[in-house]
Amino acid sequence: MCEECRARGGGRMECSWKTVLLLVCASLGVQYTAIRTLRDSLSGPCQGAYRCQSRHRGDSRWATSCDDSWAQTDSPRKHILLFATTRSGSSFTGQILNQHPGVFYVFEPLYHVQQAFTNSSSRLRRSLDRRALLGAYRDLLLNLYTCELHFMENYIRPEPQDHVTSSFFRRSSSRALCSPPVCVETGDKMSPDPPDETLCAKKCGPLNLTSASASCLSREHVAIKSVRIPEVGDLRTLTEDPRLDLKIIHLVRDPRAILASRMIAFSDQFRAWKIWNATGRQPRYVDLSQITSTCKDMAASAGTGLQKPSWLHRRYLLVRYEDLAFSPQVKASEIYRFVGLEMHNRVRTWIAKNTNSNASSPSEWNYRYSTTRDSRAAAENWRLRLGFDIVRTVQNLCNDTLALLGYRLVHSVAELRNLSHSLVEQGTFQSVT
Ligand SMILES: *[C@@H]1O[C@H](CO)[C@@H](O)[C@H](O)[C@H]1NC(C)=O
Ligand SMILES: *[C@@H]1O[C@H](CO)[C@@H](O)[C@H](O)[C@H]1NC(C)=O
Ligand SMILES: *[C@@H]1O[C@H](CO)[C@@H](O)[C@H](O)[C@H]1NC(C)=O
Ligand SMILES: *[C@@H]1O[C@H](CO)[C@@H](O)[C@H](O)[C@H]1NC(C)=O
Ligand SMILES: *[C@@H]1O[C@H](CO)[C@@H](O)[C@H](O)[C@H]1NC(C)=O
Ligand SMILES: CC(=O)N[C@H]1CO[C@H](CO)[C@@H](O)[C@@H]1O
Repeated sequence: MCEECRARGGGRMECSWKTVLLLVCASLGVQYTAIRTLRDSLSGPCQGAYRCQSRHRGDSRWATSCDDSWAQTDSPRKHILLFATTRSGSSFTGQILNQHPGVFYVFEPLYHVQQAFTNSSSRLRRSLDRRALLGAYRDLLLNLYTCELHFMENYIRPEPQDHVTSSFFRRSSSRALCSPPVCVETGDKMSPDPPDETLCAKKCGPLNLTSASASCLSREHVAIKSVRIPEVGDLRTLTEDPRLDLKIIHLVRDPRAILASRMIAFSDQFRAWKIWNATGRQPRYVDLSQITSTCKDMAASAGTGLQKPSWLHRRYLLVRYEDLAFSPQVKASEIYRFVGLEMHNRVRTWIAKNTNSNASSPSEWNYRYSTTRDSRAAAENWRLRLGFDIVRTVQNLCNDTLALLGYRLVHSVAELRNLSHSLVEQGTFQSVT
């Protein structure tokens, strides 16, 4: 029975068919929820077919379509959002999703929205405009989750011609966008690892958004990484959208580590901080507001998530980057369990290759965005690099966030530099809602 069920589900639905189905599902919201609840409460391998037959036997036409849809919802379409902040380990974490062959992964599409808004007008900094920007972010996410990649054309500059663009941000971070059918020149196996920005563009030529949309539809799931949404509350309408089954992976990291990483990645912006780090004396013009708001947003989102509001039920997972870096396989399987997907072997292999090896020389890597070979050392490296005075300042600015997320304060340089002394609390940290 199960084989038959899979075989039937194997064929792809037509696009229009799917749309009809979505509308029907939306209008049957209550039933839909009931069905989902039922599915969740059972664990047999082939409930999909059973459920369809038993629920919709009456109307044979509907039953047929339902059979197909539910066979497919044996692995229903997931809409995964890796919700993070800059330099919190999101490139690495994103790769763990990107490696799954059934996942269509997009690395920070909201970049284009922000660029378009930032350039269009200076008055966009006001709060009304912040709402507009967040609305545009959500619109784009919704369109991408439904594989309408053409929607990106509203924001990509220069404007794509004939649905083709050379300016798709960080295209190379996505396997799907650098392999057939989107890229005809190179096989999936040839995808370099870590992704090579120039190689993908060179081999594949400009990106055809029509064929990218087709590739998206042909994969079972969509995962998007973003560092541009301030708070999880800004995503509420998407979690409630009946067209989506949104799964939010909230990635957090020790703000002291985030700051140290930003100082290196964005050294122009952080010149004053670097002077402070080098001299041990705080320059008058250091901008403390960015790290402060990073901490506030992180704590606000985690606070919301841990309160388990009903709109986040089964949709929110809090992940500390440190936990992932210290036990990548264990934590990655937790992430996969949460999103409801099998952890494919390719994911396991990728993690093994990218977290333990000593082989590669750092010069091969695009440091700013590359993932890392020795994830544990990388996650703790800030403790050897950041001046104690700065650490103390961040601890004062972010004390509530550090306490909430289970990061210990240090009270001396010796404590800071002693890596045998862990700053990451174990056990007490409640991570799943
Ligand atoms: C925004 O403006 C800057 C400076 O004028 C320019 O370099 C950049 O390409 C523009 N970005 C977009 C997306 O239009
Ligand atoms: C983009 O891809 C679509 C579908 O594969 C194709 O029909 C179209 O001709 C392509 N556009 C260009 C400009 O190559
Ligand atoms: C801070 O200064 C130390 C030397 O005192 C240096 O090794 C380290 O790289 C600096 N850290 C950053 C983030 O610039
Ligand atoms: C953080 O610092 C503020 C102000 O100094 C203090 O009121 C608050 O209790 C501290 N929070 C924690 C968790 O220590
Ligand atoms: C480093 O920390 C460990 C664990 O807390 C402690 O046992 C050890 O004495 C510390 N080493 C130094 C040099 O302080
Ligand atoms: C643990 C590990 O991967 N060790 C490797 C480190 O690099 C040398 C030289 O490339 C290899 O011989 C080791 O096996």
